[in-house]
Amino acid sequence: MDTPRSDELFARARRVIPGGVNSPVRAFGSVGGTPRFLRAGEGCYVTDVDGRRYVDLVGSWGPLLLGHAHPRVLAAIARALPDGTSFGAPVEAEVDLAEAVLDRVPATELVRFVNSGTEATMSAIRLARGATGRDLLVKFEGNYHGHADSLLVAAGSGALTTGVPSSAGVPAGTAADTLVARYNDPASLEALFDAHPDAIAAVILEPVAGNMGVVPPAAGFLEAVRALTRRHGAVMIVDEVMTGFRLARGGAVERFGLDPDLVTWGKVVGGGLPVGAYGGRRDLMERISPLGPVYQAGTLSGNPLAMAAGLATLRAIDAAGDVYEVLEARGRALESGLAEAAAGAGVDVHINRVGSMLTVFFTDRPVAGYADATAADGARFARWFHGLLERGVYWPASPFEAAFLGYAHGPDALDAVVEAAAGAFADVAEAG
Ligand code: HOZ
Repeated sequence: MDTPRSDELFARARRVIPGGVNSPVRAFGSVGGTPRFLRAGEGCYVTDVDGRRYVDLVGSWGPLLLGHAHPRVLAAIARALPDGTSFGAPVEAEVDLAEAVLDRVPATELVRFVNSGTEATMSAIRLARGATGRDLLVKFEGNYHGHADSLLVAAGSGALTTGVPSSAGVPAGTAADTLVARYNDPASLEALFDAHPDAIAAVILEPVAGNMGVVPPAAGFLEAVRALTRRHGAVMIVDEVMTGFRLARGGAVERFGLDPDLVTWGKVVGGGLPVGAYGGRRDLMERISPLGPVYQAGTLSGNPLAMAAGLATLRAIDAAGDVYEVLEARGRALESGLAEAAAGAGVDVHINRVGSMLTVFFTDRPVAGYADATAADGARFARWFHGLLERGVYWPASPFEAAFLGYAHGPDALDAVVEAAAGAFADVAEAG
């Protein structure tokens, strides 16, 4: 496919930006080819700089639950804009957004806004360590919580896609403080608690893994993590950067009836502008500066434009009234359409979906964890990805990411995706 303008921009970008991108998966490294430089988005469509239009299943990697350029979100930003872009002082919109978050997730009593999911998880972990006086952290293999040092151990997302799940540059001492358990395997977590009595500060997890591809929690897994953390006096941090306000009005906490100590958010809470947040039990959150000794700060935290976009998004979700039901129904339709298309082409896939998050694994086995996800066929995925792209579907450029449906994906767009997928599966079958 000819993409001269993207080719030209990518060549220029590589001269001035490492790998030509500001976040690794965007480089198309694991699928090959030139990343599309995008120029505009509207609803569920994006247009690249060569004028090609795609149905977008990336959705800015999750924030755009309502689709691109949603009128209410644009209007909220436009209303806030003439008053200035940043004050580094309290603004009304951050109080509004804090109230909106706590209203949706009553298990959390106080919330602090930061600028990204990475900041949120990093800060929550510091808080857990400060509150417990313990150093060790447990994460799950293939879960990704942003790029803070202590979290780039057996990580998913771009770290896994680029083949460096445990990053260079992380001090050995820091990595040694991060213990790794197996997702959906409570016994592996119990073994860590037994081996390190009274030393584990926190367990952080994705309630639905989305960064080794989508892997749903097995029955009883989340409850077991809660019981073990409680029994051993560790803080349970539910990382809802991907799932928050996406899997239900109150995110995975609501969908799975969780009772976490701390929750982290990003993506949807910022409505497409840079926002992260962490919140939780009052007694924990009151240890954050200026109330307590755990320090965390940020010049752009609570930024008025970002708060306006987040608030407009949450309010527009409520105003629509049926967002989560629609996402569930369309997610189910997409899943079955893709499964039929794969079967029609004789290609073995296993599709994991929770609500509006979905991954197609090129394998004949169920995918319940890291070993299953990494055993799937990456070359077949790459061929399928390019088959989709050529047919006008913009899918995440990695087998270890979730595709995101939004409220703007109507039946026509989904039919187009399934039709393109059928052609792309046929390409895969032909290549053998
Ligand atoms: N790590 C993000 C997805 N899990 C990708 C971020 C990006 O490339 O924008």
